[in-house]
Amino acid sequence: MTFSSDFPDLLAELGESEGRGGRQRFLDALTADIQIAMMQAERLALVLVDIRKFMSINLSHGYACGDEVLLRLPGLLKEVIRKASAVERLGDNLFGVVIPAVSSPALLPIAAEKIRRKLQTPLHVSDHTITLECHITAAVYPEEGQTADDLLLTAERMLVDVKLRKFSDVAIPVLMQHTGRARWQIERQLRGAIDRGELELFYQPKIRLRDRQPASAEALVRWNSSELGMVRPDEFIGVAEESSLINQITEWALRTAIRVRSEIIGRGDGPSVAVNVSASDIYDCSIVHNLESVLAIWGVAPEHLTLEVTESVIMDNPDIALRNLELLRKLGVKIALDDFGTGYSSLAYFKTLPIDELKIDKSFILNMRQDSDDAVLVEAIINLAHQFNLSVVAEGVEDVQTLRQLDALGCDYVQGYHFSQALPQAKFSAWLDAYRADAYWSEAPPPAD
Ligand code: G
Ligand code: G
Ligand code: MN
Repeated sequence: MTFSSDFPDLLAELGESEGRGGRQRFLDALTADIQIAMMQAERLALVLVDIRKFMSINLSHGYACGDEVLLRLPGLLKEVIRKASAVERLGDNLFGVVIPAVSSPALLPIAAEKIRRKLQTPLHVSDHTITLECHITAAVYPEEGQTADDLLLTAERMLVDVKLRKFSDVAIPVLMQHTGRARWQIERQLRGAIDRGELELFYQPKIRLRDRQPASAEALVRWNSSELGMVRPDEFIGVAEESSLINQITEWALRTAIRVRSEIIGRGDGPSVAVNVSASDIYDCSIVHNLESVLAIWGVAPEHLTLEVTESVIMDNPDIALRNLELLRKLGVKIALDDFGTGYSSLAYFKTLPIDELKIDKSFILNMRQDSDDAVLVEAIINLAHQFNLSVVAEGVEDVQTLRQLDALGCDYVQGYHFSQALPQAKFSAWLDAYRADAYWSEAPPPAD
């Protein structure tokens, strides 16, 4: 498969056999490395780097300059990917790199980004200064090809795909199915996502067991990116947390959730709303001042807002976290400790933590029906929390048996697919309107959403 016939002259000059020979050498090396990967039970990645707009280099700087760039490229690629076991020119302006022993395909977008940056750094060729743009794709053994030919075909097909779809300026849809998107790609797209209206809050009910009524709705962010499609929060929240983007997202989520609580979900005794906040939101106390006015604007009582924080938020920097959580609580806002049981779970802290609610992580709840150890742990956590006047939420309730078990253990609230997954605002309102407790307590399957 040929990707470009941009510069037939150059091909003739370098000798078409050179390109072919490179390709065969590359396939041979790849085959040998696949053998090794197979014996070591390791992954291996084939990375394709396609230089874009190469013709314009030839035209503006001369073919000699273009030739020189092509000759230097394998060396540049080896400098970036030191681990590479083979680097070859496969054709016109296409280069192949083999990376052996790839511990995690999640590292590939990072490698791709390094290549992209390297090629963007000005290259001095005779008196010319050249920067290169590229398309990069990759295929991983064994998931995406068992033989050298198959791997190359997969990566080449992705390249065609990339070129046709004209992903932004550089494209690294590297192995989206295994790795998620490249970090930089997410960050770049995320910057404008709020302004473009691409973020949306979904709502998942928390049911109060005392009266079996929906007591609250946890707001969970969803991102439908025009460039990347649906991106899950676990893919982009971490990226946002590493930049300052998380503060913008949280501020947006708080404003949106408070407005929705006021306008749609209910007033007075209607369900309250819960928003997840990250460490830097808590450390930066501007959230405290803003919250007070946003709540006032929408006429939402502070006790109808819960902020969900994880244990790491508190343990990483206890002094600041405790002080600011205390300030938030003075406002009247409720604080929930999320994912309890997965982090430090330092019980010694319990009595000093400024929290109102403890959410037992779903990993304990999902198995408690089959696993008596989990059931014992859940019971112990509930009892301990009650000793400290905390209410307990069990998340990940997927069936009526677990629901009954939790009820018997004195759990206060439940949340999970048994009641509903997180729903867009309109669907959530409809769900609330249609809610009948009985339906969820019988052995019959609950009504579909
Ligand atoms: O909704 P989901 O099912 O995929 O959520 C995955 C994780 O993302 C959860 O741990 C949740 O706490 C987190 N998350 C969802 N929405 C937000 C948000 O608005 N802000 C923060 N900081 N985390 C969120
Ligand atoms: O903020 P937190 O980490 O608690 O986020 C809740 C996460 O749990 C979201 O990713 C949500 O989609 C998921 N979730 C909610 N209910 C259930 C459930 O019943 N089962 C499972 N497996 N996941 C759930
Ligand atoms: Mn949560």
